[in-house]
Amino acid sequence: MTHAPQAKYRKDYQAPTHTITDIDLVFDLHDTATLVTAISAVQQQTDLNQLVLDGDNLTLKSVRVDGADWSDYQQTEGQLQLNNLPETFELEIVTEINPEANSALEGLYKSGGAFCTQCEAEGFRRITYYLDRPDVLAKFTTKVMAEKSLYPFLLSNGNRVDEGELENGRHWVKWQDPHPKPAYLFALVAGDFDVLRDKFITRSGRDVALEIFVDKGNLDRATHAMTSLINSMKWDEQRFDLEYDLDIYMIVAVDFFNMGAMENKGLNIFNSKFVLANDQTATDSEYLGIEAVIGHEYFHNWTGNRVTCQDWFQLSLKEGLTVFRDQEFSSDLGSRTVNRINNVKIIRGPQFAEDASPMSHPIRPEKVIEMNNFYTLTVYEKGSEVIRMYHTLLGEAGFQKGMKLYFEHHDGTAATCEDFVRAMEDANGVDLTQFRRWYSQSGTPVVSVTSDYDAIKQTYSLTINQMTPATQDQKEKLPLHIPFDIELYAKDGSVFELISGGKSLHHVLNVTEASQTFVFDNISEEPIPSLLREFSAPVKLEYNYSDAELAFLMIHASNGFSRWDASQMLLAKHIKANVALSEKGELSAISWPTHMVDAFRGVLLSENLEPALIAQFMTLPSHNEVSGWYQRVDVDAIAQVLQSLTVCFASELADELSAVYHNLKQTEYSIDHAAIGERDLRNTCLQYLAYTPDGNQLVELQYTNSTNMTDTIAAMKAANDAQLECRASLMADYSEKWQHDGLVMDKWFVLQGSNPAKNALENLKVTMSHPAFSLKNPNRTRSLIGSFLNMNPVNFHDRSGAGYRFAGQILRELNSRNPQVASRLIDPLLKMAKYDDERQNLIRRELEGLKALDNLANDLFEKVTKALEG
Ligand code: B3K
Ligand code: ZN
Repeated sequence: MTHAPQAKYRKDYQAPTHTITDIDLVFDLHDTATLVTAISAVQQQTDLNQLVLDGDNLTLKSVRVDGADWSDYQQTEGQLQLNNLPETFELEIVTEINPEANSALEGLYKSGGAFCTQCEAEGFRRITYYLDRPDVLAKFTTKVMAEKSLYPFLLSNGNRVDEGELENGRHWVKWQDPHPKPAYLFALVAGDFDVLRDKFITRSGRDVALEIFVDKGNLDRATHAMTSLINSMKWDEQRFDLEYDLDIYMIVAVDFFNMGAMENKGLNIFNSKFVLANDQTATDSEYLGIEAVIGHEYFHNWTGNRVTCQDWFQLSLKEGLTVFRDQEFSSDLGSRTVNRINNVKIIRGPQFAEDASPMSHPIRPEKVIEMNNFYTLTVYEKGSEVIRMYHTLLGEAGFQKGMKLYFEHHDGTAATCEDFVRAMEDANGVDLTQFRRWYSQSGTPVVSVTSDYDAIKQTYSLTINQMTPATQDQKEKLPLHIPFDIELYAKDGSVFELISGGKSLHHVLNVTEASQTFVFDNISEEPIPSLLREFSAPVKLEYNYSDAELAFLMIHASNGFSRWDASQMLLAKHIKANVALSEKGELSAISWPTHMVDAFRGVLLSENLEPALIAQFMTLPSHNEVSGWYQRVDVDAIAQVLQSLTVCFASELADELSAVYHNLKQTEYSIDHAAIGERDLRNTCLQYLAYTPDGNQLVELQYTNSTNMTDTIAAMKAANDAQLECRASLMADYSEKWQHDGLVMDKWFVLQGSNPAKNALENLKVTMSHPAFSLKNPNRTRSLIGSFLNMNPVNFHDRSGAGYRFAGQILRELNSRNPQVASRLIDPLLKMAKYDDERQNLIRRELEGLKALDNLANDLFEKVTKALEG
C-alpha cells in the first residue's frame, strides 16, 4: 500500500457547506470518451466560500462559475476544491469518463452492449465532481445523446420531457425528475432492448406506465417480474397506505451487475438474475427471489427515496426497513411460516457468523473505510429484525401509526435512525430509550433460560439471563430490550394463561435486565415452555430441553414456526453429540436415536402441515449453520456427521419418503405458492432417495421426464450431492443445452463449485475455461467461485491449503478488476480464527499476500486488516 486509506466516523457528521437545488446533466455517450456536462445551482450554507466536491477517475475538462471560466481551484486525489466563490452561483463542470474501461461496475459503465449506471453508495463521483452525499437533495434534469441505431432507448429518472435528432445518426432524449434526490439515486441507461409494457392504476385513479427492458429475445422471461411489480404496487397501497408518485416506472435488466438491484428513482436497474424467468429457465426459488427483489426495490420508493438517509452510517434506516417490508410482502402473498423460517435461517446462519467475525458491526456502524463493505447481513437482515421487534412490541396498528408519523415528519428529507425511533415513540407514547441500544451494539446476545416449577404453590418461573459476548469492534456490552415471546403448554397441548401477581401478562415479555425472573401463577402442572416464539429477537437461545419436550413441541406448539424450531433443536442436540464423537475419532459410535427419527417420520406423514413447511422440517441445517455453533470448527467432523444423518434418514424413512415423492407427482406445472410447496417437498424427498439403492435410477428418470427447471435442477443437485453415477451425463446434457446462456448456466456453475468430489478444485479450474464462464461477470464469478468458497467446506478447507491458494489467486485478480466482487468473495477467509492452527496459518499467508499488494483496493484493505488484527 502506498498510503493507508482513511476511515470515516459517524460521530464526525457535519451538515453540507452548500446545497444544490437543481442539477442539469448532459451526457454525450461514447464507449471510451463520454463527455458529461453538469450545471448545478449552488447555495452556500455556512461562512465558508470554499466548496469541496467529490470526484474519482475523472478527467476534468472545464470549470465555469456563473458562465465565466473559473481557475481558482485545486484538484487533489478524490476531490476538487473551488475557492472564493459567490454565495449563490451556477456551477458548470465538464468531465470526460471512459465507460468501457470501467470494470468496477460503479459509475457509468458498459454492460454487454448497453450503457448503464450504478451510483449507490459513492458511484456518482465517478461521473462528475459533485457533493456525492445522501443529504444533498437536488432536482435532476438529464439529457442523453447517443448513436440511434445502437442505443434506440435513452433512459433516466423521472418523466421523459423532450427528444430530438442529431447529426451523424445520433439522437437525444431529455428527462426530468420532479422529486429532489441525492446523487446515489441517479440512473442512466442507453441500449437496445425488448420492452414489456403494462400499466397500473393507483388507488387515487392515476395511470402509471410500467416498462420492463430486457435483452432482445427475452420478452417471454419478463412476465413474472411484471406480475410481481403490480403486486408490489397494490400491496404497498393496501398494507402501508403508500401510493406511487410518478407517471412511469421502469426496470432495466442487465447482465453485469455487482449486486441484486438498485432502486434509482423511477428507473430501477436490476441484475438480470432478478428479472428473467420462465418455467424452462428458472427454479421456483428463483421465482420467489424475483418477487422479493422487485418488491424490495419498489418499496424503497418510500423507504429510501422519499425519505432517504442523512449519511451512510444510517443505511439500515432504509435497508432494514425495506427488507422488513419485502419480507412482509412475501409473507402476505405466500406462506408466512415458511418465509419466517427462511429469514430466521439467514440470521442464525450467516448473520450470526458475521457478528462473530472481524467485520462485526452494529446495524448502524460507527466507523467505515469503504461504504460498499457495509451493505451487510447485519445492516439488512438484522436491521430488519430490529424493525420487526417494533412491530412485535407495538402491534400492526401501533407500528403503522409510527410509520405514518415518520412520513409526516420526514417526507422529502434525509433522515436518521434516531428520527425513526422517535416517530415510533411519539406515535405510540412509549419510551424506547433502552431499545436504541440495538442500533449501537454489535454482536449476538445469548439468552439463557432456566425454569422452576413449584407444585405446591402452583407457580412456574422462568429466569432469563442475557449476555452479549465481546466482539472485535466493541468490548463492552449492555443489556438490551428483548421482546421475548413465550407460551406454556400443559401435557394435553392446551395453553396456560399467563398470570403474574394476579394480573394477566402478554405473551411477549419485556426482557430488559441482565437477569430477570418471571413468575406465573395458577399453573396446575409442570408446563413445557415454547420460548422465543417466532424468533421474536435476533438472539441465541439456550434452554435445556429434553428430547421428549422437543418432540412434544414439534406436534403441539400452536404455530408452525415453533414446531419447526423444536425440530431444529432436537437435531442440533444429536448433531452436537455426534460431532463430539467424530472429533474423538469414534466414527463407528455415531448413531441417531429411534425416537428422533420417529419424530421426523411423524412430520413427513402429517396431514395438517403444509407441504412447503414439511420440506423445511426435512431440510437439515447446512454445514455453515452447524459451524456457527462452534468457536473452533472441525470441518471434516461436521461433514461426516451431516452425511451420516442424511444416510440415516434416507434408509430409515425410505418408504415414507418414496410414498410422499410419488404421491406429489404433478401433472401440470403452475407457479402458484401451493404448487411450489408441493414441488419443494417432493424434491426434498428426492435428495434423500438419492442415497437409497434405487437412487441413481430415480434421479435420472426425474431429469429425463422433467418439464421444468425446478425438477431438473433438483435431480442434478441430488446427483451432485450423493455423487451418483448419472451425475456426469446429466451435467454434460445440461451444459450442451444451455451453454449459450450464462444466466441459466449459473445453476450448473454452482453445482460444479459445490461438488463434494475429491478432485472438485481441479475440475473447477477446468470449468473456468467453459465458454459460458468469465471472471468479468459477477454472476458467473459468484456462482462458480463463490459456491466453492462458501458451499464446499471439505474441499475449500482441504489441509493441503490448495483451496486457500486458489482463493488468494482469484482475489488478487479481482482486486484490480472489480473490488466490490472481490470484497464479497473474501468473507469466508475472514473467519480464519475458527479453524485449527495449521489452517489459520495457511489462510493468514493468503491475507498477508493480499495486504502486500501495491494497488490493494480500500474494499479489501478494510477487511484484510481487520482479519489480520483479529
Ligand atoms: N440499495 C441497493 C444496494 C446498493 C449497494 C451498493 N454497493 C440495493 C438495495 O438494497 O435495494
Ligand atoms: Zn435495499
